[in-house]
Amino acid sequence: MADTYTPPKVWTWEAESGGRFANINRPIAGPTHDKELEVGKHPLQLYSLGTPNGVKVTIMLEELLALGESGAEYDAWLINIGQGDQFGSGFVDVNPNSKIPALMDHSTNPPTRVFESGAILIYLAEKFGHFLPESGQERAECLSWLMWLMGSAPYLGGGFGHFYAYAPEKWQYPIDRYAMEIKRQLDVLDRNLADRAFLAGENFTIADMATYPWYGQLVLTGLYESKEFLEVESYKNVVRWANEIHERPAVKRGRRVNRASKSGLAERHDASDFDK
Ligand SMILES: N[C@@H](CCC(=O)N[C@@H](CS)C(=O)NCC(=O)O)C(=O)O
Repeated sequence: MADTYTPPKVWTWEAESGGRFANINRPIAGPTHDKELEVGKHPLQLYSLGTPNGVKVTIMLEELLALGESGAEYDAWLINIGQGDQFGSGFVDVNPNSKIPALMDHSTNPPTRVFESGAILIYLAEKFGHFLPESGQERAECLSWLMWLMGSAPYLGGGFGHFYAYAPEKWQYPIDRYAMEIKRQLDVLDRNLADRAFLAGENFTIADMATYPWYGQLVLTGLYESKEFLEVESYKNVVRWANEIHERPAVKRGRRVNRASKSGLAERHDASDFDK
């Protein structure tokens, strides 16, 4: 295959390089502008967006509330990543990595910041004592699958999704590479779910909450319009697992938070917001 690009000795930033997220991608960290974050009435303040990474956390909070954990009441503020809200100074103070979701817990003094969706799930599971087994093999299994997701999903979004749906042109090499990897990952999940109800065993845990918005949505709705291309319906155990989670009332509520769509709630400040 002929080379179409020879890398220069030193890479330089060409802001016009194209692609769906060219306007927010940059090679430096830190804030671009001053902007304080709003703080609502509840101890837990979530700064997020209804993407798969954001939905992991709103599912967890709604599941905790469904169990009667009133301390899990939360304000969810919309961070519009397309407009660069993640680079505001207040948001960067909560997440120096400038990505949603980010959580502030004002029930501690001083308030506790938590970023990275996996860390937020563990923090909330430990704070309220649900959805993460306390010890032993079950805990190890849950954390193993949670970390599997945190390491695997970037291949789905940043790898496959980027080159199949968002890149300015279609190139066979990266699409082949990432399609193969995503099918392998789906097979990993399918084999694991062949003889257990949920990823870590017979109980619904934070490993499922983290994985469903990515691989569950992939098999149910075909993220990046790839349903046919990846033959996602052939992963029967994943489809069965995803359908079961999809129908949970708390999951349905969690999916609606921080979405500007008609059925969504751009912001969520109270359980009654869902009825409006
Ligand atoms: N590993 C991070 C990934 C978070 C992430 O990639 N968030 C995306 C939206 S789904 C984001 O905020 N992107 C904005 C940007 O990259 O500027 C996590 O799980 O929290």
